Formats: sequence, C-alpha cells, structure tokens
Amino acid sequence: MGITAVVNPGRVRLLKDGARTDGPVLYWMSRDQRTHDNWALLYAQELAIERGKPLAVLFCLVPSFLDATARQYIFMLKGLEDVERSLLSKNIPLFCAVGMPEETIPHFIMEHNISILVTDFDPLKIKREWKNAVAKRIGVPFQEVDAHNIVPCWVASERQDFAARTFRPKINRRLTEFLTEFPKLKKHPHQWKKKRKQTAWGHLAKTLAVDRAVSEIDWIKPGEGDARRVLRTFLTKKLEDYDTARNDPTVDGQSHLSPYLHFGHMSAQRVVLEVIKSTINQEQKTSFLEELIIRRELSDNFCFYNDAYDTPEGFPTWARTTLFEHARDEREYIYSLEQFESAATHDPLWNAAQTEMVTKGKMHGYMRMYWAKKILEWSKTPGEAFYTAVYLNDRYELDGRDPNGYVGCAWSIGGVHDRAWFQRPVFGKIRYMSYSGCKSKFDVAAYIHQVNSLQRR
Ligand code: FAD
Ligand code: FO1
Repeated sequence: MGITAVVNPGRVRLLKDGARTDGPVLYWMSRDQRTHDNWALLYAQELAIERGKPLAVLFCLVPSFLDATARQYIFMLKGLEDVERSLLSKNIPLFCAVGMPEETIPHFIMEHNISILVTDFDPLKIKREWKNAVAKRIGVPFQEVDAHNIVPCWVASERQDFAARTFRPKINRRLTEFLTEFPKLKKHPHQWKKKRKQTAWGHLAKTLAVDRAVSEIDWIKPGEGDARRVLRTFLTKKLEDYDTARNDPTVDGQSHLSPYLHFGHMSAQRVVLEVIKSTINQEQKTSFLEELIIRRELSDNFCFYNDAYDTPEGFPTWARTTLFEHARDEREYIYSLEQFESAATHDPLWNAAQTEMVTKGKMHGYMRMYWAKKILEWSKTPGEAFYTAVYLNDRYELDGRDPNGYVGCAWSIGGVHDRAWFQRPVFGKIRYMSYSGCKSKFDVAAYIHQVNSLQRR
C-alpha cells in the first residue's frame, strides 16, 4: 500500500490488494464531490506522481439512490459540473459513467489499464455493497480514504459509541494528529492520454428517470464556490450568535452548510479550520464545533458499526423495551404517511415544519426534533413512525440520505445517543417535546407565518 508524505496513512484502508501493473491511477469519487481539501483525491494524486502516471476521477451516476428525487440529483449534478471544471484546470479529467458501479468501474479500469483504484469512505450500507461488488470484479489494488471525517471513522473508535459522552474524548485526543491544514492539489504533471469531451450534464439532468414531483431548490446554489460563500457568511455574520440562535426557527441562525457537507462540496475539516481561525469568542465556537465535529462524526460511527442503522432494530435496548411496553397505549391522533406528507395534522406547528421541508428542502434543525417526535406520537407503531420519518426526510431534505438523517430520526424516535427520561404514554422513557415547550422557547406564530409566506413566493 502506498504510504504518501501528504496524507496521513491512518486515513487509508486497503479494501483489496491486487497485482501491481503499470497504468494510470483512478479516484472513484462518490461522497466527497470536491476538488479542494479532498484527502482521497490528494492521496490518489500522490500515488500517481510517485508512479509517474496520469490521474483520472470517475463519478458513477446511479439511476436511483435512497429515495432521492430530482431536487437532490440536480443539485448534485450542478456541483459535479463545477468539479469537472476545477479538476480540468489541474490537468485531471473527470468522467461520469451512468449505471451501477459493479459494471461501470471494472469496465473503466479495463478500458484505461488503471493500475490502482482509490475511493472515498462512506458508512452507508449501499456504498459498502457497491465496493464489495466492485472488489470482486477487479484485479488491481483498491484503497479507501476517509475524506469526510476529521478523525477517520475506524481510527476514532473501534466500536459503536452509545453517547456523545464516550465518543467526544476519543475524537478530541486525535484532533492534534488529524486536524491539519490541507496541502494544495498540484497541477498534475502527467497528461491523461487522450482529449475527452465535457460531460453533457444538462442532458443527464433532463434524462434522469427520477421523481420530478419534488421541486428543485433555488435559494441555495450547489458547488464549491457557493459553499465557500455560505461559509464566509456564517463565520462573519452568524457564528457569534449560533449557540442561542440555533434553537429558534424564527431566526436564520444556522450555517446552511449541510447540503454542501452531504454532497461533499465542502470539507467539514475546512469549516473547523476556519472556525478556529475566527476571532469569535470560544463558547460560541464550542457549541458549533460540538455539532459539526462530535455529532456529525458520531453519526458515521453509528452507521459504520450498526448495520441496523436504518431500522428500529438499531435503537438501544432500553428504548426498544420502553417503546414496546407502550405500544398499546391509546394514541390521541393517528395519521397515515399521506396525511403527514401533505401536512394535514391537527397541529399547525408540525404542519409548518413539514411545509418548510417540502417547500425549502431544509427544515430548521430545532424543528426536525419536534417533527420526528410528533410522528412517533401520532403513528400506529414506533416502527411505522421511524420509516415515515426517514422516508419523508430522504424525499424532501436536500441533506437527506445521510448518516445524520438516520441518526436524527433514530435519536428522536428511538433514543439513539440519548438517555431515558421520565415515562409518559406512547413515548415511554423516550425524550418528549411538546407544542407548549416550543411556545416557551420561540414565537410559534411567527415561525408558522414565516413558512406560510415561503409558499406564497
Ligand atoms: P448547523 O446547525 O449550522 O450545523 C452545522 C453542521 O453540524 C451540520 O451541517 C451538520 O453537519 C452538523 N450537525 C448539526 N446538528 C447535527 C445533529 N443533530 N446531528 C449530526 N450533525 C449535526 N442532518 C443532515 O445532514 N441530514 C439529514 O438528513 C438530517 N436529518 C435529521 C432528521 C432529524 C429528525 C433530526 C433531529 C436531525 C437531522 N439532521 C440531519 C441533523 C441536523 O438537524 C442538520 O444537520 C442541520 O439542521 C443541518 O443544517 P445546518 O448545516 O444549517 O446546521
Ligand atoms: N453517490 C454516487 O456515487 N453516485 C450517485 O449517483 C449518487 C446519487 C445521489 C443522489 C442523492 C444523494 O443525496 C446522494 C447521492 N449519492 C450518490 C451519494 C452521496 O454522494 C453521499 O455519498 C451519500 O449520500 C452520503 O453518505
């Protein structure tokens, strides 16, 4: 396995060894769809330079992905068009192959006599399945780089952590080693053999057979450049009030970085490095970094080590027990998926949160907790509630289909990474949230009004 000066070897895992051949290096880009601050790309370039070979990047565009609709696919494709341009300026071609990875990747490796395959890390089962299928069909070495987490997932912890309390010290003691500045991507010194035409991204967007009933989003623009602009705005205008503002959905106090982090247009490590450099006082930074480093990387830990992350079986035992004990409790209201999806409950606050997600593609973080917990309260069973929450989250959220989403729903409904609270009907010991609780924290009427005015635009 190539040990490179640039990338900490702790970030690299050998998925499969293979015969040493003499062709170019390929980075199969999937989770971290960016040119800058991308450890997988930097590692692949180091290997190619060591061998005096060209470097290419391949994105495998699959026809469907975990209930993603046109909303997410079009955001992603525009981001990839941006990546193609910036890679070209570094003498690195980006290819986009449509189809399943176990077909397109081995085909590309054969066609271009690729000698090493590098890819980025993703704990989701669908990605592990893709990589296992590809590994069975290729003969070259296949390496994986965690370009998403600051502390590589398998380094941070060797098992599932049940709370932030046990995970936080494991991360903090490795930050000195892994929270480093990024080297610059070099202009690649070895030319890819033949000129290639740009990918017809617009044509791809038009011909994708995805559900177009969920509208595109225009208030946030995809790509690395816009991600940097959103980060700049957050650092200069919002970070200093983040700790209080983040729990008030009537205030635009969140960073709006999640779509960029989800599609990898922005590195979380870059965000942290910029936050640390900013002159804002420490406790404002602390609460943001707790979310961005600890909570986010804890989500990867959960999905990496618990294969039941997308089912109620992934809930901790205490939560499964208490939810079972209260399974027969009288539900004051029961709604179907269709009623939830069309924001047709009795609760105007819940309906506003659902409407914000459908209209904007990004529900406020505080409302996501209330939204999911009410689905538990008004569903026939906890299992049905979990599947409803994940389905709606992944269909409408721009940042959906992400470890944070599975954990967000499982925390709200199944007590993942939370502790037991005092018992009540339906919830048992799962933490409860109420309309009156929201009223005591923020101006509910103003939030509802704000969301309804979104619709009229
Ligand atoms: P900010 O408050 O600015 O936070 C910055 C970053 O910190 C976020 O982008 C995210 O990477 C991280 N972060 C913040 N809060 C959390 C958290 N609770 N858990 C993990 N990481 C966090 N996040 C997603 O990325 N995708 C989802 O599909 C998703 N679904 C959720 C569903 C439910 C029911 C709940 C309770 C939470 C969910 N979250 C999800 C977590 C969180 O709500 C979002 O990450 C956040 O609202 C994104 O907006 P932001 O980037 O402006 O957040
Ligand atoms: N990753 C890919 O490698 N190929 C795809 O075609 C693809 C589509 C896609 C659509 C929506 C979405 O939210 C994510 C998508 N991803 C795709 C995965 C994404 O890059 C992230 O890696 C994971 O979703 C986050 O873990």
